[in-house]
Amino acid sequence: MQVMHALRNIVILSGAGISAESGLRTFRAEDGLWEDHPVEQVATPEGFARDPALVQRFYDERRADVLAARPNPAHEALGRLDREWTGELLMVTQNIDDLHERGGARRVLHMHGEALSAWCTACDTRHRWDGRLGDGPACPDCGEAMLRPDIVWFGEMPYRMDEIFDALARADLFVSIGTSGAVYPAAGFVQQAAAHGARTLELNLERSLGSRLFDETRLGPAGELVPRWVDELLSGSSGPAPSMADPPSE
Ligand code: BV8
Repeated sequence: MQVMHALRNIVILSGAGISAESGLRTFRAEDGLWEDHPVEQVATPEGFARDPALVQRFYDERRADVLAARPNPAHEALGRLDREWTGELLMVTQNIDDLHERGGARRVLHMHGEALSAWCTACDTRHRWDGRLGDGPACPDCGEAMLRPDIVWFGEMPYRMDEIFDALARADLFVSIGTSGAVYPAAGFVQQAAAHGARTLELNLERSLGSRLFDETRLGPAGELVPRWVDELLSGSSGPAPSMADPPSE
């Protein structure tokens, strides 16, 4: 006897690949960010302590790139999904750009921080920031010149991990978009979701390091794959969603 239960709770994980078609560089491609900026120099607390000017310049450039970028059809399709999906939905992004929000999404969680936010390490406050930090501006609250990019660097704890683990434990469907699966704890989310019974789907330009862990992988540009998948989901005609058949009981 087939047991059908409605697909309600979705967790989406996105990476740099979803913003590639908006002109923002990914990290590991041959023209990737890590090619000409050694990660340990620009994305670690030790690198910031050693050469804060270098790190501030790196993120001042990233912030300007983000402000100049525009959401692409993948971001807009997820904005539509957020507006129309009546079940639980959490978009966990590793990206520091705000293209999900400019694409209309609201249920977004930036686990690695945001380019348009500055963190005062003197008074531990955060401030929307679209200017430069390289000239050592004063904190709007305490006046100290102790502002750093509000970014999670390697060796630092990603943001709001409890909320993410909660959502993974409740997910019926986990979808990974535009990520290489090279960085943890994000790269481990597919296993956590699967361990709680979720179906898992990967939408990526090429197979990621964790592809074998997914029930289904679709290869292609996010700007094509994501709008097609959202249409399927909202029209109820896609394979893994909206209603998922449990394996027939013996
Ligand atoms: C932590 C902010 C303790 C900065 C970033 C377990 C095993 C091994 C190592 C570790 C481990 N646990 C922890 C570690 C250490 C480390 C880690 O993972 N190291 C790696 C290198 C092995 N992790 C940490 O330090 C993390 N902190 O662990 O704290 C802890 C432990 C447990 C639980 C809680 C805490 C902190 C990591 C965060 C560092 N900050 N970003 C910045 O942005 O400058 S990471 C940064 O790199 C991104 O945010 C992202 O996470 C990662 C880049 O990956 P992607 O986004 O996937 O980008 P990439 O270029 O690699 O791939 C792009 C993909 O898109 C490709 O697959 C490509 O095919 C595809 N694509 C391209 N174009 C398109 C496309 N797809 C579709 N359409 C297209 N058009």
